[in-house]
Amino acid sequence: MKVLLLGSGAREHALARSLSLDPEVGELLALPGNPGIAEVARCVAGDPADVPAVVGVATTEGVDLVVVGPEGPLVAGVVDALTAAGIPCFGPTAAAARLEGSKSFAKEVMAAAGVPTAAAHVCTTQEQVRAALAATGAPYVVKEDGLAAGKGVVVTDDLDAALEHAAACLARSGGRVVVEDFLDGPEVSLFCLADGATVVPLAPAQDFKRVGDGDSGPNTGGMGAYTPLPWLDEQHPGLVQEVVGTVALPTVEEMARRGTPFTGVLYVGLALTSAGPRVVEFNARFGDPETQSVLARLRTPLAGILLAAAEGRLAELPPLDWSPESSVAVVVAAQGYPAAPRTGDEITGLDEAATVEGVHVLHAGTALRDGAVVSAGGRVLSVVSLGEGLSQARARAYGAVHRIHLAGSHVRGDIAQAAEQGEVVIPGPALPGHELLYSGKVRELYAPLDPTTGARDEGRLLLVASDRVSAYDHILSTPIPDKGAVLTQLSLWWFDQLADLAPHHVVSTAVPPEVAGRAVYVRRLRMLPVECVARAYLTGGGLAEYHADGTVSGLTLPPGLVDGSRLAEPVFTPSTKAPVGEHDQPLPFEGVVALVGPRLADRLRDLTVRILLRGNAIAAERGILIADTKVEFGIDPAQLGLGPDDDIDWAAVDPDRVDVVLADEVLTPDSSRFWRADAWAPGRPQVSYDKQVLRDWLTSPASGWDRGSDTPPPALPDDVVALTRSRYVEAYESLTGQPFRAG
Ligand code: Q0Z
Repeated sequence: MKVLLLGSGAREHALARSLSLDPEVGELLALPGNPGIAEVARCVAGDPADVPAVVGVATTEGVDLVVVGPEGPLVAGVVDALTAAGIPCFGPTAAAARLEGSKSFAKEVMAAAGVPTAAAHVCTTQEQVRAALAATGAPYVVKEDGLAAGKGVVVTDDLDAALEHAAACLARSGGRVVVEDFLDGPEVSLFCLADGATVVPLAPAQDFKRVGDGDSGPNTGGMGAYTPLPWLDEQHPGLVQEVVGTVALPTVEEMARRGTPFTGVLYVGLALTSAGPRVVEFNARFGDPETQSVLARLRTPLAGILLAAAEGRLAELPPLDWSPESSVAVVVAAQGYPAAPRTGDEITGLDEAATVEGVHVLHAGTALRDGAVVSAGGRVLSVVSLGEGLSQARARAYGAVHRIHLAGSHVRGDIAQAAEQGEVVIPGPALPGHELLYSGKVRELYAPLDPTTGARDEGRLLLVASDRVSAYDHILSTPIPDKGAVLTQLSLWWFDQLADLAPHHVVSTAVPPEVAGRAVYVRRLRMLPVECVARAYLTGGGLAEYHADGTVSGLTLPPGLVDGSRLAEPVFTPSTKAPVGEHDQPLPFEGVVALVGPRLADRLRDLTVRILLRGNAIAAERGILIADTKVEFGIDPAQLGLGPDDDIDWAAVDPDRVDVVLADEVLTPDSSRFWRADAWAPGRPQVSYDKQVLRDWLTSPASGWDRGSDTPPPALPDDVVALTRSRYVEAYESLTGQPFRAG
């Protein structure tokens, strides 16, 4: 097979690389290509959007397939002309490419096909823009209605900035802007191959559009990407099939119905919102840089797939073969990119970078000058890795990046970092009358809204416990029924038992029916910046510290203690509050003093130890030992005469005059270790009431899961779910002496 590839970026270099590795491809041409592509293809000079020129090359060369990379040639009608000339072509016609070229057309097709997307208002005047912005409210999303390569979008809380961007868009030729609802939640790119009727999805990926770490700075053409998405497999394993069924196929069918069948890549940009997946945008081509990491994992020869799409034979294709490895693509950008990239600088270290295992380097904006590779664009290179799990893939990609030298160049250092650390969370379902403030791994925090004004209640929070469970830093795809209700009601019961020791934060259990039994309204406190841990028995992280140097949180313990040893009296072993996804670090008592002052530090130690003593006094009568526990405290800023956002000088707080309020969950199997008193024996792991059942199954050969790998844990079998649920319920019923009632 003889293949002609149009385009010259790193995406095209990735396509060229994969096409050249296809044994069916005898000859590969690229128009115009780049110095990297020239290593695997014969480059032909020319403009890929020059329709007669492209048809001329394809005809005289007698190619069997043309693959179109960028959007320019699509809009120019290259596919239409090649098809008319009888040359199979992978890419949509100009009419079908309008799905990318016109945001309003895409919205119209989505509406006709019933595809879930953000509500949108197409505006042609500034008055319409004003009305639309008033309707959606902040944050405002204003998109230019045309080809803007992802750069024509402004998302802001500032009404004036939104109006200004809209005015600028309207002033340009054919000025139309689209005002959309803001979509919360992580974004996913899903490339769907289409042949006019059939859809074959590729592996989902995530890209990074902002120039700086932590999504700071201006939008770019894309600074990096990775695949697969472990958080997606854990939190929404059926997403790809769902998107094919509810987005890609209905769109392809709608396009066929309109007489403009879609062939090529339907790039579906999605936001995974609390209300479900929503389309953010369609593109009519492979995305850059996601393509670089997606193709790195594709083992099925590429030319055969693209030819099948071009010839309407996708339905005959066997399932695609994917590497189980992870791939990370890091873009090396020129100094000044994206505002004013500097070009013409020499690039060295490319060969050294390519020697890093699993890495290949793709050219984007490069040129040859006197035999040297020099920068010739804003995005200069894509460094692409394969590795076992995201951590190895990241290490390899960045290891290679650091061998490359280009004066003034910059990369994002956090490509796939949040995913590697398990920090990407799909928000939970929205709750009417509430605004989601924070979605944790297993819980959500909402602010109640005033029913008439819609204003946030700054004094209260709704704390909702879900049935999700986490184990070994993964959120499991299988929920444990009633777990949220057990933990919520157990905390409520403990608050009563501990009322003489400390006030608690709960103000009401009259919660919305959607979260009945597993949510409480609480006073909105300022939380003290310390994880308050007390240990009555030695195990887990405390035991590890003790083994290392005989101390726990800086306290020296007697020698000879073993796993499960009972301590003479409970010790206070606080730790730092790490950001989500990172692990808490042990904090010596002096560290607590440094954070909150001596008076609060003493009070936290005193309260935490007394709570564990009281807990054990009560639990002992019910056959349970509480080995250790973690509690959290807060202070009501109103008691200090402060507003909700004022800074607090903790050291100035007098705990004899201000309530130190017990917050969050207390003495639950998720915040404590509950052991069976009758089975307790030091020197070995103890029999516990928590999710040990589930952990045991995950680490047993039966699960087939390798804890060390980066793959998400498998779904739990029914018996493991039932047994874990009954352990939670049993803990509740044994402790409280009351039957558990859900909701
Ligand atoms: C609790 C948490 C969640 C992740 C903040 N009464 C309070 N006042 C102010 N803040 C909190 C409380 Cl309980 C508070 N968390 C823990 C909850 C998801 C983490 F839903 N964070």
